[in-house]
Amino acid sequence: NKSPHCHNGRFGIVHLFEWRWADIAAECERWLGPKNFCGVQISPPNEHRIIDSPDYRPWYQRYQPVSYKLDSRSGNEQELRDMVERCNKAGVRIYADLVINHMTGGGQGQGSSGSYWNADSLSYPAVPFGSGDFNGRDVCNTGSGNIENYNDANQVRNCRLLGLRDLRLGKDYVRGKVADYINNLIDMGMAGFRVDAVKHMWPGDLQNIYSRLKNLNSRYFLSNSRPFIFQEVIDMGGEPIKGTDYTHLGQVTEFKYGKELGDVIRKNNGQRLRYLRNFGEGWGMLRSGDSLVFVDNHDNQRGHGAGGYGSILTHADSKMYKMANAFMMAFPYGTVRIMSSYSWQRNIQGGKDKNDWIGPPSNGGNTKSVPINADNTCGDGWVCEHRWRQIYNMVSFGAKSQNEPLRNWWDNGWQQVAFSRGNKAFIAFNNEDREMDVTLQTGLPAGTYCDIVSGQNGKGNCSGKTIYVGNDGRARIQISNRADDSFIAIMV
Ligand code: ARE
Ligand code: CA
Repeated sequence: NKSPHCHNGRFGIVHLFEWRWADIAAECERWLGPKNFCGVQISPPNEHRIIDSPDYRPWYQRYQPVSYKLDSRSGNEQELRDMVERCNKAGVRIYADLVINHMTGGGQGQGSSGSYWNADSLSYPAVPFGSGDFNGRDVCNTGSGNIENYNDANQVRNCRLLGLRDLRLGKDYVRGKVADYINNLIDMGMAGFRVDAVKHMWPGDLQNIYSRLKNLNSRYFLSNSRPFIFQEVIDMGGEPIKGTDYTHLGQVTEFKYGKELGDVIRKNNGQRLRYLRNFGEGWGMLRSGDSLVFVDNHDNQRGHGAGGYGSILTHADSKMYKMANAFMMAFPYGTVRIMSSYSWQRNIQGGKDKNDWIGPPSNGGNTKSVPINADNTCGDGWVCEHRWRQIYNMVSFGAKSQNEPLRNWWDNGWQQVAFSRGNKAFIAFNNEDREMDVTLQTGLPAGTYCDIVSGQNGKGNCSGKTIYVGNDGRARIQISNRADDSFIAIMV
């Protein structure tokens, strides 16, 4: 349950946040497969609340389940099944986002599949869940019924997160319904799951639910394969609930990673690139094999979750963002996730983005499909970071070097670093406010290499910088601080 089940030579999970299933299927075939991506994290596939006010069709409505019918803003069950099959055929794995801690917040209405729900009477007939299936006063003792204090592990697990109706996961019936939902996704060929709000569920309840899960579908996976599980726990330190409370069950999101890496690349608090030499475990993060890492996610890119605007890098800070992603994919730590976003107009007032709720590009609430431009970028407000050359070429770098050790670390003491992965790949960064011009040991066989950051290595012609590695493995590395990208990467 800690293996993402990547095909050989594949690397990295891309979160296609809020994409339609039909677009993901096409993207697996035309892009993710050919570019060596391992898999895709998809938005929650189940029926969710539809919110029209005060926010119109916000992205966060999908974190309010109404039932486990497979009918959502991204498409219906037929489209979901078709996507999973086509992606598997393209060698690309699918991981669904599971919202199983809770159902909706207050109110009532009809969900994305037309099912009625009523949070006041705790009635979700399309599952069905009723009042006995939720945590109540017997287990949650806060005045509001909501989580009021993260220093009290009991209320974090048994009270309502943000007012969301909290499922009684200690109950056999509830566990069974949740497991049936997940098994339905396993049967259709999914490879694993991101589990939402894991801090708010007891490890024992999750262990019970996971133990009910089937092996992965033998049509696409080796027999006896277990689902890959990565669990969302925000642990920045200072709370009684730790990420390590869940690492025996699967991987855990390492939120320190993106915050610290953002601080280093922004040079906050005297941080230096050279300090990254032992990034990861050496910085007090989870064990590498337990850790799911990312530069930003769908929450902290808009000020939700944890990290903070002064630290987290997003597509809006493109030059630093590409550097951070490149470091993440080149450096041997954790399972890598790449964010793929849509754009929205930021409007920060008093430290909060007034537009943090804005949903994906849509026509009257119906999510638009993703048009692809002639230069391989996306249109209609889809940012598609995973189609930026500097990012997708680093996926190939990661794929080629993932089993190679870190070697030939070099730094200038400050904001210039370089290292190789065995004798397969080499990368150098210049985050100084001046030129870099040094001759370094690359670890690579002698030859003429094409920088995959500044250009493309086509058949016999290189549109990027050319780098010459001598018989002694050394090469002259020149990186301008004013170039579009202040790093170079080469591989055999
Ligand atoms: C929305 C409204 C709320 C309203 C609620 C119910 O914004 O005002 O009360 O609906 O009607 C997302 C959004 C929420 C949204 C929710 C449901 O971010 O704004 O609420 O969907 O639609 C904690 C959790 C962590 C969680 C973050 C956001 O521990 O699990 O909060 N992250 C996941 C997802 C989110 C999602 C949910 C959970 C809910 O990734 O996208 O919420 O399914 C410290 C603590 C952290 C804490 C953090 C923020 O750092 O250590 O544990 O994270 O503060 O409070
Ligand atoms: Ca709970």
